[in-house]
Amino acid sequence: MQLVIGNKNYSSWSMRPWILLRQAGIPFDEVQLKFGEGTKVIGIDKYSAAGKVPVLIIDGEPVWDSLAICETVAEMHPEKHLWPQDDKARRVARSVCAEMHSGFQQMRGKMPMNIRTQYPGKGMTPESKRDIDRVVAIWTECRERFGGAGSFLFGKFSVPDAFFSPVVMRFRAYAVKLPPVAKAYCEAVQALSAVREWMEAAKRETEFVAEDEPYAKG
Ligand SMILES: N[C@@H](CCC(=O)N[C@@H](CS)C(=O)NCC(=O)O)C(=O)O
Repeated sequence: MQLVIGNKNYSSWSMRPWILLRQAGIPFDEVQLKFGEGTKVIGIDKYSAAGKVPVLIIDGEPVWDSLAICETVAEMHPEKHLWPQDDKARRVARSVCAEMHSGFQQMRGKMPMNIRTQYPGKGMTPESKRDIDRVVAIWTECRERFGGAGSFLFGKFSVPDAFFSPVVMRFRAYAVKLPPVAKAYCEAVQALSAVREWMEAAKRETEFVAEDEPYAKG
């Protein structure tokens, strides 16, 4: 299995399946492509007609889009329980992943993921604040209803934690002030070995992608 990803510093969509696979201990070969002019992914045509990362290649066949990839990985590894086992919890888990997948455009646009740089306070508009408040409400509800004794949204690490890991990176980069439950959740995500590994690799990258750097000087 090969996972095709983009720049670790910037590619929030790539981060989700990479974190899921790595944290679950599922072996894969990483193929890293880099963003070129206008964030086009250089060399992606060889892997997917959709032209975007991430892509998971299984037996030569591409699975594209982070949600499809995470669903596929969970289906291939039922023993890993990558979705919560309880029916009600699993329905909510799927819903919050879908909401994350299709929404939060203002937060995404005003606060692009940038792991190696800190821009405290940047990107905070009334619209991005509304998105942030909704993320915090999701996290609070999941932790209260399904967190139990674990540190993650549904207790133990599952697909939704992989889905929200890029948001944790955004809150860190833009120093978003959070209530205690959300702050503790961000700390738990950042302590995951897979997240630490991704962050360390992102910090070593040197490519500068202007489209993803609205707050860089000069
Ligand atoms: N919905 C897709 C979005 C993927 C996406 O937009 N990826 C960006 C990089 S983070 C990309 O490949 N952009 C290149 C382009 O648009 O040409 C997913 O979940 O995988």
